[in-house]
Amino acid sequence: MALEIERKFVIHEDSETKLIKAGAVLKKHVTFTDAYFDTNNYDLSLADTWLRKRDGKWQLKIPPRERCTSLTCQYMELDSDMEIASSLLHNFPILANGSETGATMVEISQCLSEFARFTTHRTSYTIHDFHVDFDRTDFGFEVGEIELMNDDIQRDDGVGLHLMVEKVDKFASSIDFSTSERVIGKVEEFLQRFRPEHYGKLVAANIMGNTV
Ligand code: V4E
Repeated sequence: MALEIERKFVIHEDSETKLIKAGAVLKKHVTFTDAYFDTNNYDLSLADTWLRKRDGKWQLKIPPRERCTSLTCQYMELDSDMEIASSLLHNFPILANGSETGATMVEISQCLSEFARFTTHRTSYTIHDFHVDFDRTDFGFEVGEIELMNDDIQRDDGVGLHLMVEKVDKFASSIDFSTSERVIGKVEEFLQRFRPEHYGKLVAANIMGNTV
């Protein structure tokens, strides 16, 4: 399980130039397609749990045990099918669908429907310990992300998490990429535009919208 600390930023005309001047190195251009899944009652997303297939491979983001208050997002990331299935079954027993031996992702996915699908063109830089991505989607939305990962941290390591958030916040302001307003991500923009009923439920539950 990895901890991902991520701060989104608005892309301006000079953002990439600014980043390069600060010492960032261009790493890659990639294109991937994400399909996001949930139950018909939105059980996963209403629990701030994000299950997707990225180019056909399952990935799951779940909240850490405790978060610090910041515009910087904090999620645990799982990318092995076994770990993902076990986390989903633990938190959403309804997905076991009658299986007593432990359902696999193939069985679990039969209880789920796709609620978003889009392709992202990503330009990635590294600077110090950070990855900085410039994402442009096929539905005409763009957003930047500063990301710090820790592949070896427990879900309840509040001190480690706090230090990482502080580090990202400091870096974002040092290169002038931080704003006082929350910057929304690709899935949020997609839901707002194309799935207003689902989006409304997430806003009502304080998962999306004007929340920190
Ligand atoms: C975590 C989350 C969602 C899933 C998509 O996560 P995100 O990190 O935005 O996607 P992406 O493509 O950058 O993934 P990466 O390649 O970095 O692994 S959808 C909504 N959330 C929660 C969320 C939130 N509440 N607020 C903000 C600003 N971002 C995400």
